[in-house]
Amino acid sequence: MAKWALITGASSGIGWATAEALAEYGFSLFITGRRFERLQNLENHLRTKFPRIETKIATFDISDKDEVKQFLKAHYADLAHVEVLVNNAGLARGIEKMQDANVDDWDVMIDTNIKGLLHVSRGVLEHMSKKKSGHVVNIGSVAGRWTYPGGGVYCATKFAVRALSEGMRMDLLGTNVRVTNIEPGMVNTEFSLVRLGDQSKADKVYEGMTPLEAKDIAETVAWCVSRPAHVNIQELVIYPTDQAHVGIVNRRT
Ligand code: NDP
Ligand code: 8X3
Repeated sequence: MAKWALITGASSGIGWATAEALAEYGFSLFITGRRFERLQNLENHLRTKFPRIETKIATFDISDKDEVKQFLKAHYADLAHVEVLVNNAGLARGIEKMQDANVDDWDVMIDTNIKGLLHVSRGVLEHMSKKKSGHVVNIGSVAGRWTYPGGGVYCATKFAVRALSEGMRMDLLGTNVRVTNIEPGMVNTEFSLVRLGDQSKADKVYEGMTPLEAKDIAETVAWCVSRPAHVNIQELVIYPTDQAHVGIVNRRT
């Protein structure tokens, strides 16, 4: 019987790389996001490189409660087979001070990074807790530990991911379901483009330093889920060597 992993936000960055890393470990993959064509490209790539695994695609907006509900209902039977849930879909919008920010950006971040993660988890955990096995990997951030100017709301969503990871662990105690919170520093993905809305501004974020790659985080996810069943890696902070702390970066320019 195939072992399944469900990855939210697999159409790009860390999610895409995690699909590849878990395929290496023999997982069949349920890949989700909003961009269908991207997910199709990933599916084709996985089928070519890992012909033995199975794949499924679902497109929905995780920030829309009704769309998540529909997804959970339509795939109720499939979700019973999910052994690993990677709650990866997420984003930051803007770097303005709170007094100047666009409040719609706050809604998008909160609805995606907190509520989206919660709604998907609720549907999958129902099955995992019943079958008494499973592993939830939440992609938090160093922004979930340390706040920085212009990042207050994004940081708050990632602080929430840390709190939710702890809460899940407590509620699931005795079910064998493991919960891991991985907290990366700077990773070069589409994250900064989405946040700043401009490729040249996004490129500047990583100028003169060597950021993490999506693959670095993906390999860590794969390592966590492949530990023996009695071992739960609860939290991991991963910075690039060129970053000592949020905002403290070694640049060679
Ligand atoms: P990317 O922008 O490359 O990927 C984000 C993914 O999230 C995409 O696949 C996107 O899919 C999906 N997504 C965003 N909004 C929604 C939505 N409303 N519904 C469904 N899917 C959505 O960024 P990363 O790979 O870097 O980000 C992945 C996670 O890692 C995020 O949670 C981010 O906060 C976190 N992180 C990133 C860091 C970094 O420096 N890059 C550092 C620490 C944490 P689509 O657009 O197709 O819907
Ligand atoms: C992304 C890392 O430092 O840009 O979560 O907030 S940071």
